[in-house]
Amino acid sequence: MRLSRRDCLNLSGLTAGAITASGLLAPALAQEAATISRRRSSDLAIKEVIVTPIALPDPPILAASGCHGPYFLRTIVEIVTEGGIRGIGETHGGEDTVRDLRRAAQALVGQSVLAYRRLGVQPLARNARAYAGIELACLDAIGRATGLRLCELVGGPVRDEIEVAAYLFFRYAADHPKLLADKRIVDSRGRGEQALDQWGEVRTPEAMAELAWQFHQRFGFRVHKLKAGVLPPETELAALRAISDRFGGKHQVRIDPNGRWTTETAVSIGRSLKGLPLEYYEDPVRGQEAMAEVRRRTDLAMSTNMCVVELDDIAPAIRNQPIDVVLADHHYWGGFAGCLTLGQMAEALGWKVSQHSNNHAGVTMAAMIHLAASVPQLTIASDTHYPWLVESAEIIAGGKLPITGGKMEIPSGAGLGVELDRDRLARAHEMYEKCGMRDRDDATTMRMVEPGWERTLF
Ligand code: GKR
Ligand code: MG
Repeated sequence: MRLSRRDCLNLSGLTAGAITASGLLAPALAQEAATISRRRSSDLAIKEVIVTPIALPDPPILAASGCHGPYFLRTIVEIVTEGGIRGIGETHGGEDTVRDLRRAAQALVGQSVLAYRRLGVQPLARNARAYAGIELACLDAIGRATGLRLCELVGGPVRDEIEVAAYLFFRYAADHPKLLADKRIVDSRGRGEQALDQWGEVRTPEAMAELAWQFHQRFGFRVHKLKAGVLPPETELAALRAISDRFGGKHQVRIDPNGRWTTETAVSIGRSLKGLPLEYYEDPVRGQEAMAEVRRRTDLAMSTNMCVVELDDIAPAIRNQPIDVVLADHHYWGGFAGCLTLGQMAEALGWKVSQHSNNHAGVTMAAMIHLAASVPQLTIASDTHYPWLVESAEIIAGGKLPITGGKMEIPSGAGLGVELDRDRLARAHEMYEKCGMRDRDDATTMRMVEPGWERTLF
């Protein structure tokens, strides 16, 4: 067994004097070093995988899918190694993901967290979201074992802080009486000061501009993304203008109707977007071909988290030319490894890279920061739902990670750099058990306020 001098010192704490002139260890010492090496790597073998589904309170924000329900679902994955290291991950909620993670758990026992790229076998191979939770927990464990931050493990950081965008949703007030009557609510939220948050109803351009201003005051955002596909497109256009005007046209804006517009609407609104400081036009229509047509006819920069979402979408995108910006998301692009690859492909294709977000808690927030700090091509502000997370619902110790001046710092600790708050995690799991929600269903919630609501196209 040939080991470098550094290996020998690292593995066994032996002095240089134990190495022979040829660079080989004396047989007894070599055996000891090998044993220690084996022990160290077996320390990183997976002993247990703990899967905890959670439900976190969600304010009634609106999108093309309807109105967010009283809770959003996430899944916390913990990997405990033979050496007692615990790595944590967070991924999407929902029955499929929880089932696939639990099915995979037993097969992962005995495998090394170092070999996380080998772990994407069935049932994780067919469920990228489940794999992402495992990969993240492995990376966190490796970070804790080595004392390195996650971004350092994957070759970064390429930047020391990351920029995030305001994610502006139309919404109902958190104490809307019809929504408070929802039988799935199992916490003590109520009217007025007992409401989940105090942002109130936002369903006009003026109210939206005010929300953007308040978010800017609190978090310092300089890029503002309007979630559209909710109100008539002309109203949403007016809202985007009002946001831009509120910042004197000096801040960049984005608009994302989640494919709820017809091609003609998207072209007509798109032409009216000229003159605004538009960073990009995100998924106004569904499908690469329709996106490509809007792009051709408006000459706007287009982005997506809907029509280019996996490797198989890349070849058709080269033919169709639907986008200029792709939104990375480690939950479905094949984890950190997949997003690093995506960054390189995007560069070759002349696309910029941003980062997509769904509702999430602080473990994912930390992951998104490490990702944005690791992908060289991810140069523009990341989306994040994080400001909508109710402060008291955060499951990481020490409360929410700060957003200051529209930026977030890389947590300084090993791995992800965040710890779970066990009491809060237990409470969030209890909410999951009690509320009965098992999948996202925004249409049902929307119909409580607007009976008969359908996701028709504008
Ligand atoms: O949370 O309602 C929402 C968003 O619309 C989310 O589901 C989208 O996936 O934020 C996402 C997007 O950029 O399309
Ligand atoms: Mg989007």
